[in-house]
Amino acid sequence: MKTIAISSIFVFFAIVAGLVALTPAAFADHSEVTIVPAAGSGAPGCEETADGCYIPSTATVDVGGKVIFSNTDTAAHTFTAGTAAEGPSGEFDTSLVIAGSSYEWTAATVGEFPYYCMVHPWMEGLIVVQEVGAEEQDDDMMDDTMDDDHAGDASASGMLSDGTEVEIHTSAVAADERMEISVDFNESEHVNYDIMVTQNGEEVLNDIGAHSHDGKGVHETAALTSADPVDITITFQGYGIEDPKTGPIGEVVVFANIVPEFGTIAMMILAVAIISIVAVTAKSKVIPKF
Ligand SMILES: [Cu+2]
Repeated sequence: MKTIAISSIFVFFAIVAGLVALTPAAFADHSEVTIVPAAGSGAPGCEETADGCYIPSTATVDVGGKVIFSNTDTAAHTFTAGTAAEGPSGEFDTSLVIAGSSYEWTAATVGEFPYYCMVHPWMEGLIVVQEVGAEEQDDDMMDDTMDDDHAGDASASGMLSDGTEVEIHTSAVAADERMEISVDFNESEHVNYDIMVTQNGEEVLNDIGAHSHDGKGVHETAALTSADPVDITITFQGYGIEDPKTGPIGEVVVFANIVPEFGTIAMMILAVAIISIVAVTAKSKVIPKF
């Protein structure tokens, strides 16, 4: 059947593309980050720009690291944990920081912390607090000198049909340990996706409706019951903040058999092509009316 032949070719190329993309990347130090308001963000409009109202609009810092809110703008702003829609979450609040002043916050726990300006509610940003050295795993693999902290880290990448690379990094798979997974939709903004992780068929993480301003997200599983491999399924749910969202919505990237040994992923399967083609085929079937 023609559809099956086309699917096979697609899958073949998808796998080749995926394997080629398994190249290690270098990452920066995240012990300190400085966030500034965009110039003129006291008036609406910055939320429509690519940079956003806080720069960087998503800031990554190691746990124990320092976040410096530096008000380089001419208006007074707050950097308040929470969202304009739901109010303060209590994680941190600079209260009003006048022009030229700054405020420091030490990131004590791993997680994602949205924040906003209480005076100018269109201003929103995100702080991602990660495990120290969470992104240094690739360097270790290259040197082949895995220390205990990083032993078993894994990374792999796949691709959506629009060419967006989807990259994941994970901590080791170990009994009684939570596994941390960072997801990176390369050079993408406002990405919506679902992520599910299973171990021996049992669900250990199921985040529906994750949203990432800068295409990067961090997730943590429940404590694992064993060191058996896990499967990670990411379902792309579109780009954008408001509906309708764009992009190849519904595409699925499966990272199968994430194993603890050797710090790399042994096998990776991309289901993207199969799923999108099945969907198209089903839609184009026309049933004649009598
Ligand atoms: Cu403000």
